[in-house]
Amino acid sequence: MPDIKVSAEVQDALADGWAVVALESTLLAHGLPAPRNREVGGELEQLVRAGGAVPATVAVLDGVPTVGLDAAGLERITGDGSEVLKLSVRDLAPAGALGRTGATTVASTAWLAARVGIRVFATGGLGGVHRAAGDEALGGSDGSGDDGPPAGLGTVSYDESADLPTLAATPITVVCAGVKSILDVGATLERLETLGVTVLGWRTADFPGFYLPSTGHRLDWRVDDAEQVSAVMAAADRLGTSGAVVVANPVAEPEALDRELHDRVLTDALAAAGRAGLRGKAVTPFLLAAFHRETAGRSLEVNLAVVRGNVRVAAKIATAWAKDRGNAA
Ligand code: PSU
Ligand code: MN
Repeated sequence: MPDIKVSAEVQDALADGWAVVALESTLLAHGLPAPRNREVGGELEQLVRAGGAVPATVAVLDGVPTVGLDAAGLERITGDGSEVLKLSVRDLAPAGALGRTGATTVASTAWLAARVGIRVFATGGLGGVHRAAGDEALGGSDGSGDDGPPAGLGTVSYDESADLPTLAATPITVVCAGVKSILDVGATLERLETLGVTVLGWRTADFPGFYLPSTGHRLDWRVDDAEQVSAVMAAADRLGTSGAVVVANPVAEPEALDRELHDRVLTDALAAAGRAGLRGKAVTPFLLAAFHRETAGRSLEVNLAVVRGNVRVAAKIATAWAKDRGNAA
């Protein structure tokens, strides 16, 4: 197994029981356009620090999984993107063996962070069940005529993010704004339930919708402060329920995308993805880029507001967690 490189600062923080927040790099490399993503990477780290915690941005550099990127590492991951792969958990071993460089998704970031003892992680929106899953509406045809058996013969597309099964088995708290609204939200919540992933609404009992503050899906659990989340984490540890805790933090109403614009752009983007015959890990970056383009950058601002809000909450939770273990910041 390739070693995981942990920066000196993150190593010290973990050894001393200080608050640490992991940040993922796929949202930078494949979810945001360059060169804005470079700036955002630095800004998110600053936000973690302002919240009293140590940031640990995660990526794979020349095959080495790295927890706590330095400035040069962040520069590479947010460069023009040509060499930067999108790496989930299953990709870590080949990327390591072949010396490749890539950004880590929610799944691989959570997995690596948990391996080195980090308990809190902030992202934008989780991956989940794509809308095409189970029918031929999206991703069925690329127009080439060799798409396999026609509908009705048992071959259907089913795209579910590796984020979900990884969270089922990874003891980490992930702050997100729900799942990306490009997904099938109801189906994703069902899968999170099946997989035993705890979902807490942050000051809400309505599951948030990434660009939108609410989806209308009710949550069983609502928390109102970081101390409550820390208590849930401690209870999970004592009981040995080994999955992740998802903290779903809605974007503030004034910063959200207009719902009508959202629905219109989504319909068009899904149709375009279907026509392009996109598969696998290309789908999410395609849909996010379509949003940024078709809303003239408005969705990009909302995406940034979403991530900033989640990073702030994650820093609060990490700080409460450290304090509860006797390490006041
Ligand atoms: N949140 C964002 N933008 C993103 C993502 C999350 O605001 O681009 C990324 C995460 O890395 C997540 C990935 O793991 O999207 C999901 O991709 P897929 O659907 O291919 O599993
Ligand atoms: Mn996928």
